[in-house]
Amino acid sequence: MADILCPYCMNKITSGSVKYECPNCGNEAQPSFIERKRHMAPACRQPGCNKRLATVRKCPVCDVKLPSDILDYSKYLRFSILGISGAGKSNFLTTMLHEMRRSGLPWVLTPMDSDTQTMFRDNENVIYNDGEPVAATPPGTPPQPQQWKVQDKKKMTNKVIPSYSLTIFDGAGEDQQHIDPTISNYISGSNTLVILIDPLALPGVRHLVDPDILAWSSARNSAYEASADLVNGLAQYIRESANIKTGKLIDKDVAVVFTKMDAVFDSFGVSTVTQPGPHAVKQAFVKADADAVDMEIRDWLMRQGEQSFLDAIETNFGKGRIRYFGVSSFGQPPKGPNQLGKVFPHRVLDPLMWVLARDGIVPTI
Ligand SMILES: Nc1nc2c(ncn2[C@@H]2O[C@H](COP(=O)(O)OP(=O)(O)OP(=O)(O)O)[C@@H](O)[C@H]2O)c(=O)[nH]1
Ligand SMILES: [Mg+2]
Ligand SMILES: [Zn+2]
Ligand SMILES: [Zn+2]
Repeated sequence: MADILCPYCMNKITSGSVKYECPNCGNEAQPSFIERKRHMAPACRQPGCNKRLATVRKCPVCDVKLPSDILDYSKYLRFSILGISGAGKSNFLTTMLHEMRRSGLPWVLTPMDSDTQTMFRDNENVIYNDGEPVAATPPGTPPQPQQWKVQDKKKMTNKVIPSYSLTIFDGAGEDQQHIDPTISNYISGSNTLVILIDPLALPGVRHLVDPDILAWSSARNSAYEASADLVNGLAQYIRESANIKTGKLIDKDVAVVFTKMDAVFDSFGVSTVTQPGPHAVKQAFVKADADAVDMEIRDWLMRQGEQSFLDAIETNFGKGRIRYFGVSSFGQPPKGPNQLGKVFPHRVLDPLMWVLARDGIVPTI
Protein backbone atom coordinates (compact mmCIF):
# COMPACT_ATOMS: atom_id res chain seq x y z
CA MET A 1 0.00 0.00 0.00
CA ALA A 2 1.03 3.56 -0.60
CA ASP A 3 2.96 5.21 2.17
CA ILE A 4 0.55 7.55 3.97
CA LEU A 5 1.53 10.45 6.12
CA CYS A 6 -1.04 12.03 8.38
CA PRO A 7 -1.93 15.28 6.59
CA TYR A 8 -1.82 17.14 9.91
CA CYS A 9 1.18 15.82 11.85
CA MET A 10 2.94 14.09 8.94
CA ASN A 11 3.60 10.94 10.93
CA LYS A 12 3.28 7.63 9.11
CA ILE A 13 -0.10 5.93 9.14
CA THR A 14 -0.77 2.38 7.93
CA SER A 15 -4.08 0.67 7.33
CA GLY A 16 -3.25 -1.32 10.48
CA SER A 17 -2.72 1.68 12.71
CA VAL A 18 -5.53 4.04 11.69
CA LYS A 19 -8.00 4.61 14.54
CA TYR A 20 -11.76 4.09 14.07
CA GLU A 21 -14.25 5.94 16.22
CA CYS A 22 -18.00 5.62 16.57
CA PRO A 23 -19.77 8.86 15.59
CA ASN A 24 -22.57 8.02 18.05
CA CYS A 25 -20.79 7.33 21.34
CA GLY A 26 -17.28 8.55 20.53
CA ASN A 27 -15.63 5.28 21.58
CA GLU A 28 -12.87 3.62 19.65
CA ALA A 29 -13.84 0.45 17.77
CA GLN A 30 -11.40 -2.32 16.82
CA PRO A 31 -11.71 -3.63 13.28
CA SER A 32 -11.26 -7.31 12.52
CA PHE A 33 -8.40 -8.53 10.36
CA ILE A 34 -10.60 -8.61 7.25
CA GLU A 35 -12.06 -5.17 7.99
CA ARG A 36 -8.56 -3.76 8.34
CA LYS A 37 -7.50 -5.33 5.09
CA ARG A 38 -10.47 -3.94 3.19
CA HIS A 39 -10.26 -0.51 4.87
CA MET A 40 -13.79 -1.13 6.19
CA ALA A 41 -15.20 0.69 9.18
CA PRO A 42 -15.85 -1.73 12.09
CA ALA A 43 -19.14 -1.94 13.98
CA CYS A 44 -19.40 -0.26 17.37
CA ARG A 45 -20.12 -2.83 20.08
CA GLN A 46 -21.20 -0.38 22.79
CA PRO A 47 -24.70 -1.01 24.15
CA GLY A 48 -27.11 1.45 22.56
CA CYS A 49 -25.11 1.83 19.36
CA ASN A 50 -26.62 -1.26 17.75
CA LYS A 51 -23.47 -2.17 15.84
CA ARG A 52 -23.55 1.17 14.12
CA LEU A 53 -20.46 1.62 11.93
CA ALA A 54 -17.52 3.45 13.47
CA THR A 55 -16.89 5.56 10.40
CA VAL A 56 -14.71 8.29 11.91
CA ARG A 57 -11.07 7.73 10.99
CA LYS A 58 -8.43 9.33 13.18
CA CYS A 59 -4.68 9.66 13.19
CA PRO A 60 -3.17 7.29 15.81
CA VAL A 61 -0.50 9.89 16.64
CA CYS A 62 -2.18 13.31 16.75
CA ASP A 63 -5.78 12.05 17.12
CA VAL A 64 -7.11 14.47 14.48
CA LYS A 65 -10.00 13.36 12.27
CA LEU A 66 -8.75 12.24 8.86
CA PRO A 67 -10.49 12.63 5.49
CA SER A 68 -12.77 9.59 5.21
CA ASP A 69 -11.12 8.38 2.01
CA ILE A 70 -7.57 8.69 3.39
CA LEU A 71 -6.76 5.02 2.85
CA ASP A 72 -8.05 4.93 -0.70
CA TYR A 73 -5.60 7.14 -2.54
CA SER A 74 -3.27 5.50 -5.01
CA LYS A 75 -0.42 7.87 -4.21
CA TYR A 76 0.55 10.55 -1.73
CA LEU A 77 2.25 13.46 -3.39
CA ARG A 78 4.11 16.09 -1.46
CA PHE A 79 4.67 19.46 -2.96
CA SER A 80 6.38 21.68 -0.50
CA ILE A 81 6.98 25.29 -1.32
CA LEU A 82 10.21 26.27 0.34
CA GLY A 83 11.65 29.73 0.28
CA ILE A 84 12.59 32.68 2.39
CA SER A 85 10.08 35.34 3.33
CA GLY A 86 9.05 37.46 0.34
CA ALA A 87 10.17 34.88 -2.23
CA GLY A 88 6.67 34.90 -3.73
CA LYS A 89 5.39 31.61 -2.30
CA SER A 90 1.79 32.57 -1.48
CA ASN A 91 1.18 34.34 -4.79
CA PHE A 92 2.76 31.49 -6.73
CA LEU A 93 0.75 28.82 -4.94
CA THR A 94 -2.51 30.68 -5.56
CA THR A 95 -1.93 31.31 -9.27
CA MET A 96 -0.57 27.80 -9.82
CA LEU A 97 -3.68 26.20 -8.32
CA HIS A 98 -5.96 28.62 -10.16
CA GLU A 99 -4.28 27.83 -13.49
CA MET A 100 -4.34 24.10 -12.85
CA ARG A 101 -8.06 24.23 -12.10
CA ARG A 102 -9.02 26.23 -15.16
CA SER A 103 -6.53 24.69 -17.58
CA GLY A 104 -8.88 21.98 -18.86
CA LEU A 105 -6.24 19.38 -17.99
CA PRO A 106 -7.49 15.88 -17.16
CA TRP A 107 -5.93 16.12 -13.68
CA VAL A 108 -8.72 17.60 -11.61
CA LEU A 109 -7.88 19.36 -8.37
CA THR A 110 -10.39 19.59 -5.50
CA PRO A 111 -9.80 20.81 -1.95
CA MET A 112 -9.90 17.94 0.56
CA ASP A 113 -10.95 20.04 3.55
CA SER A 114 -12.75 23.30 4.20
CA ASP A 115 -9.65 25.13 5.48
CA THR A 116 -7.92 24.50 2.18
CA GLN A 117 -10.96 25.66 0.26
CA THR A 118 -11.34 28.87 2.28
CA MET A 119 -7.66 29.74 2.16
CA PHE A 120 -7.48 29.22 -1.59
CA ARG A 121 -10.74 31.13 -2.33
CA ASP A 122 -9.69 34.11 -0.22
CA ASN A 123 -6.29 34.38 -1.90
CA GLU A 124 -7.78 33.82 -5.35
CA ASN A 125 -10.22 36.69 -4.76
CA VAL A 126 -7.45 39.06 -3.73
CA ILE A 127 -5.48 38.46 -6.93
CA TYR A 128 -8.18 37.92 -9.54
CA ASN A 129 -10.99 40.17 -8.23
CA ASP A 130 -9.28 42.86 -6.20
CA GLY A 131 -6.22 43.01 -8.47
CA GLU A 132 -3.82 42.98 -5.53
CA PRO A 133 -1.00 40.65 -4.57
CA VAL A 134 -1.72 38.26 -1.68
CA ALA A 135 -0.40 40.01 1.44
CA ALA A 136 2.71 38.84 3.25
CA THR A 137 1.98 35.86 5.48
CA PRO A 138 2.19 37.26 9.05
CA PRO A 139 5.45 36.16 10.69
CA GLY A 140 4.96 33.38 13.21
CA THR A 141 1.93 31.89 11.39
CA PRO A 142 2.31 28.12 11.69
CA PRO A 143 2.68 26.74 8.17
CA GLN A 144 -0.64 25.19 7.24
CA PRO A 145 -0.78 22.11 5.10
CA GLN A 146 -3.17 22.51 2.20
CA GLN A 147 -4.81 19.25 1.19
CA TRP A 148 -5.81 18.70 -2.41
CA LYS A 149 -7.20 15.69 -4.17
CA VAL A 150 -5.90 15.08 -7.68
CA GLN A 151 -8.12 12.92 -9.86
CA ASP A 152 -6.89 11.49 -13.11
CA LYS A 153 -9.84 11.50 -15.51
CA LYS A 154 -7.69 10.06 -18.28
CA LYS A 155 -7.07 6.83 -16.39
CA MET A 156 -10.70 6.23 -15.43
CA THR A 157 -11.65 2.54 -15.65
CA ASN A 158 -14.97 0.94 -14.66
CA LYS A 159 -16.10 4.23 -13.17
CA VAL A 160 -13.09 4.25 -10.83
CA ILE A 161 -10.95 7.37 -11.11
CA PRO A 162 -7.44 7.07 -9.69
CA SER A 163 -7.07 9.66 -6.93
CA TYR A 164 -3.95 11.07 -5.38
CA SER A 165 -3.58 13.22 -2.33
CA LEU A 166 -1.43 16.31 -2.74
CA THR A 167 -0.19 18.11 0.36
CA ILE A 168 1.24 21.58 -0.04
CA PHE A 169 2.92 23.65 2.65
CA ASP A 170 3.15 27.37 2.13
CA GLY A 171 5.64 28.82 4.53
CA ALA A 172 8.41 26.28 4.92
CA GLY A 173 11.87 27.74 5.01
CA GLU A 174 11.06 31.11 6.50
CA ASP A 175 11.88 30.67 10.11
CA GLN A 176 15.27 29.09 10.00
CA GLN A 177 15.74 29.47 13.77
CA HIS A 178 12.69 27.41 14.71
CA ILE A 179 12.15 24.23 12.79
CA ASP A 180 8.51 23.13 12.80
CA PRO A 181 8.33 19.38 13.59
CA THR A 182 5.42 18.84 11.19
CA ILE A 183 7.33 20.38 8.31
CA SER A 184 10.36 18.45 9.37
CA ASN A 185 8.54 15.11 8.93
CA TYR A 186 7.22 16.35 5.66
CA ILE A 187 10.57 17.44 4.23
CA SER A 188 12.21 14.17 5.33
CA GLY A 189 9.49 12.24 3.54
CA SER A 190 9.58 14.25 0.30
CA ASN A 191 11.58 12.99 -2.66
CA THR A 192 11.27 16.26 -4.50
CA LEU A 193 11.74 19.72 -3.05
CA VAL A 194 10.47 22.87 -4.71
CA ILE A 195 12.59 25.84 -3.71
CA LEU A 196 11.37 29.29 -4.66
CA ILE A 197 13.99 31.97 -5.22
CA ASP A 198 13.28 35.67 -5.64
CA PRO A 199 15.72 36.74 -8.38
CA LEU A 200 15.44 40.31 -7.08
CA ALA A 201 17.16 39.21 -3.87
CA LEU A 202 20.34 38.39 -5.82
CA PRO A 203 22.91 41.21 -5.86
CA GLY A 204 23.90 40.42 -9.46
CA VAL A 205 20.30 40.81 -10.64
CA ARG A 206 18.86 43.75 -8.68
CA HIS A 207 20.67 46.35 -10.77
CA LEU A 208 18.82 45.13 -13.89
CA VAL A 209 15.47 46.20 -12.52
CA ASP A 210 13.72 49.58 -12.49
CA PRO A 211 13.69 50.90 -8.87
CA ASP A 212 9.87 51.33 -8.83
CA ILE A 213 9.29 47.77 -10.02
CA LEU A 214 11.85 46.56 -7.50
CA ALA A 215 9.96 48.34 -4.70
CA TRP A 216 6.54 47.05 -5.81
CA SER A 217 7.83 43.49 -6.19
CA SER A 218 9.52 43.09 -2.82
CA ALA A 219 7.45 42.84 0.36
CA ARG A 220 10.34 43.61 2.64
CA ASN A 221 13.92 44.36 1.92
CA SER A 222 14.96 40.85 1.10
CA ALA A 223 18.24 41.61 -0.66
CA TYR A 224 21.17 39.41 0.24
CA GLU A 225 24.80 40.51 0.39
CA ALA A 226 25.86 37.27 -1.23
CA SER A 227 23.65 34.79 -3.07
CA ALA A 228 25.53 31.86 -1.58
CA ASP A 229 24.29 32.93 1.88
CA LEU A 230 20.71 32.65 0.69
CA VAL A 231 21.23 29.13 -0.67
CA ASN A 232 23.30 27.98 2.31
CA GLY A 233 20.65 29.29 4.72
CA LEU A 234 17.93 27.33 2.95
CA ALA A 235 20.11 24.24 2.69
CA GLN A 236 20.87 24.46 6.41
CA TYR A 237 17.13 24.62 7.10
CA ILE A 238 16.54 21.52 4.97
CA ARG A 239 19.43 19.69 6.68
CA GLU A 240 18.11 20.46 10.13
CA SER A 241 14.57 19.52 9.14
CA ALA A 242 15.50 16.25 7.48
CA ASN A 243 18.43 15.42 9.77
CA ILE A 244 21.13 15.51 7.09
CA LYS A 245 24.68 16.18 8.26
CA THR A 246 26.59 19.26 7.10
CA GLY A 247 28.94 18.24 4.32
CA LYS A 248 26.63 15.49 3.11
CA LEU A 249 24.69 16.12 -0.10
CA ILE A 250 20.94 16.61 0.23
CA ASP A 251 19.89 13.55 -1.68
CA LYS A 252 16.63 14.76 -3.23
CA ASP A 253 15.39 16.00 -6.57
CA VAL A 254 15.20 19.76 -6.46
CA ALA A 255 13.21 22.25 -8.51
CA VAL A 256 14.85 25.65 -8.17
CA VAL A 257 12.09 28.00 -9.22
CA PHE A 258 12.86 31.65 -9.98
CA THR A 259 9.78 33.76 -9.29
CA LYS A 260 8.95 37.32 -10.48
CA MET A 261 10.53 36.62 -13.89
CA ASP A 262 8.43 39.45 -15.39
CA ALA A 263 10.83 41.91 -13.76
CA VAL A 264 13.85 40.45 -15.58
CA PHE A 265 12.41 39.25 -18.92
CA ASP A 266 14.26 41.96 -20.86
CA SER A 267 17.64 40.58 -19.86
CA PHE A 268 16.79 37.21 -21.46
CA GLY A 269 16.18 38.47 -25.02
CA VAL A 270 14.81 35.89 -27.43
CA SER A 271 14.43 32.74 -25.36
CA THR A 272 12.25 29.82 -24.40
CA VAL A 273 11.66 30.91 -20.81
CA THR A 274 9.92 34.13 -21.92
CA GLN A 275 7.48 32.11 -24.09
CA PRO A 276 4.39 30.47 -22.55
CA GLY A 277 4.96 26.93 -21.28
CA PRO A 278 3.75 24.09 -23.57
CA HIS A 279 2.95 21.50 -20.89
CA ALA A 280 -0.75 22.30 -20.43
CA VAL A 281 -1.49 22.32 -24.16
CA LYS A 282 0.37 19.04 -24.68
CA GLN A 283 -1.13 17.52 -21.51
CA ALA A 284 2.34 16.25 -20.71
CA PHE A 285 5.67 17.33 -19.28
CA VAL A 286 7.64 18.44 -22.35
CA LYS A 287 11.21 17.58 -21.46
CA ALA A 288 12.93 19.43 -24.32
CA ASP A 289 11.22 22.66 -23.29
CA ALA A 290 12.16 22.20 -19.62
CA ASP A 291 15.76 21.40 -20.61
CA ALA A 292 15.95 24.61 -22.65
CA VAL A 293 14.58 26.68 -19.76
CA ASP A 294 17.02 25.05 -17.36
CA MET A 295 19.97 25.90 -19.63
CA GLU A 296 18.82 29.47 -20.22
CA ILE A 297 18.52 30.21 -16.52
CA ARG A 298 21.94 28.75 -15.75
CA ASP A 299 23.48 30.84 -18.58
CA TRP A 300 21.65 33.94 -17.43
CA LEU A 301 22.92 33.53 -13.86
CA MET A 302 26.47 33.23 -15.18
CA ARG A 303 26.04 36.38 -17.26
CA GLN A 304 24.84 38.27 -14.18
CA GLY A 305 27.96 37.21 -12.27
CA GLU A 306 25.97 34.73 -10.17
CA GLN A 307 28.24 31.71 -10.55
CA SER A 308 28.34 31.61 -6.74
CA PHE A 309 24.60 30.90 -6.68
CA LEU A 310 25.01 27.94 -9.03
CA ASP A 311 27.98 26.69 -7.02
CA ALA A 312 26.12 26.94 -3.72
CA ILE A 313 23.20 24.94 -5.14
CA GLU A 314 25.57 22.31 -6.51
CA THR A 315 27.64 21.90 -3.35
CA ASN A 316 24.48 21.34 -1.30
CA PHE A 317 22.33 19.30 -3.68
CA GLY A 318 24.80 17.67 -6.05
CA LYS A 319 24.99 17.99 -9.79
CA GLY A 320 22.45 15.73 -11.35
CA ARG A 321 19.30 16.26 -9.36
CA ILE A 322 18.54 19.92 -9.96
CA ARG A 323 16.23 21.50 -12.48
CA TYR A 324 15.82 25.27 -12.87
CA PHE A 325 12.46 26.86 -13.65
CA GLY A 326 11.38 30.46 -14.29
CA VAL A 327 7.85 31.63 -13.46
CA SER A 328 5.87 34.81 -12.97
CA SER A 329 2.70 34.65 -10.91
CA PHE A 330 1.28 37.84 -12.41
CA GLY A 331 2.79 37.72 -15.91
CA GLN A 332 3.84 41.36 -15.73
CA PRO A 333 5.27 43.65 -13.04
CA PRO A 334 2.84 45.34 -10.61
CA LYS A 335 1.50 48.76 -11.70
CA GLY A 336 2.00 50.35 -8.31
CA PRO A 337 2.34 49.50 -4.65
CA ASN A 338 -0.25 46.78 -4.03
CA GLN A 339 -1.68 47.16 -7.48
CA LEU A 340 -1.56 44.58 -10.25
CA GLY A 341 -2.24 44.95 -13.94
CA LYS A 342 -4.11 42.19 -15.76
CA VAL A 343 -2.96 38.87 -14.34
CA PHE A 344 -1.84 36.22 -16.79
CA PRO A 345 0.43 33.82 -14.91
CA HIS A 346 3.50 32.72 -16.79
CA ARG A 347 4.75 29.10 -16.64
CA VAL A 348 3.40 28.63 -13.09
CA LEU A 349 2.39 25.05 -13.95
CA ASP A 350 5.89 23.97 -15.01
CA PRO A 351 7.19 22.83 -11.60
CA LEU A 352 3.96 21.01 -10.69
CA MET A 353 3.90 19.22 -14.05
CA TRP A 354 7.47 18.10 -13.40
CA VAL A 355 6.57 16.77 -9.95
CA LEU A 356 3.52 14.96 -11.35
CA ALA A 357 5.65 13.55 -14.17
CA ARG A 358 8.25 12.29 -11.67
CA ASP A 359 5.49 10.33 -9.97
CA GLY A 360 4.31 8.91 -13.28
CA ILE A 361 0.96 10.70 -13.17
CA VAL A 362 1.63 13.07 -16.04
CA PRO A 363 3.38 11.58 -19.09
CA THR A 364 6.81 12.88 -20.11
CA ILE A 365 7.31 13.55 -23.81
N1 LIG B 1 6.89 41.45 -10.10
C1 LIG B 1 6.40 40.42 -9.41
N2 LIG B 1 6.28 40.51 -8.07
C2 LIG B 1 5.79 39.45 -7.43
C3 LIG B 1 5.40 38.25 -8.08
N3 LIG B 1 4.97 37.36 -7.16
C4 LIG B 1 5.07 37.98 -5.97
N4 LIG B 1 5.56 39.24 -6.11
C5 LIG B 1 5.77 40.21 -5.06
O1 LIG B 1 6.58 39.66 -4.06
C6 LIG B 1 6.15 40.01 -2.77
C7 LIG B 1 6.10 38.77 -1.89
O2 LIG B 1 5.22 37.80 -2.43
P1 LIG B 1 4.53 36.68 -1.50
O3 LIG B 1 3.84 35.74 -2.40
O4 LIG B 1 3.78 37.32 -0.41
O5 LIG B 1 5.83 35.99 -0.92
P2 LIG B 1 5.93 34.92 0.26
O6 LIG B 1 7.08 34.07 -0.07
O7 LIG B 1 4.63 34.27 0.47
O8 LIG B 1 6.31 35.87 1.45
P3 LIG B 1 5.90 35.80 2.99
O9 LIG B 1 4.47 35.44 3.06
O10 LIG B 1 6.22 37.16 3.48
O11 LIG B 1 6.79 34.81 3.54
C8 LIG B 1 4.79 40.69 -2.95
O12 LIG B 1 4.99 42.07 -2.73
C9 LIG B 1 4.43 40.49 -4.37
O13 LIG B 1 3.82 41.61 -4.94
C10 LIG B 1 5.53 38.21 -9.51
O14 LIG B 1 5.22 37.21 -10.19
N5 LIG B 1 6.05 39.33 -10.10
MG1 LIG C 1 3.33 34.10 2.08
ZN1 LIG D 1 -20.80 3.69 19.54
ZN1 LIG E 1 -1.57 13.01 12.77
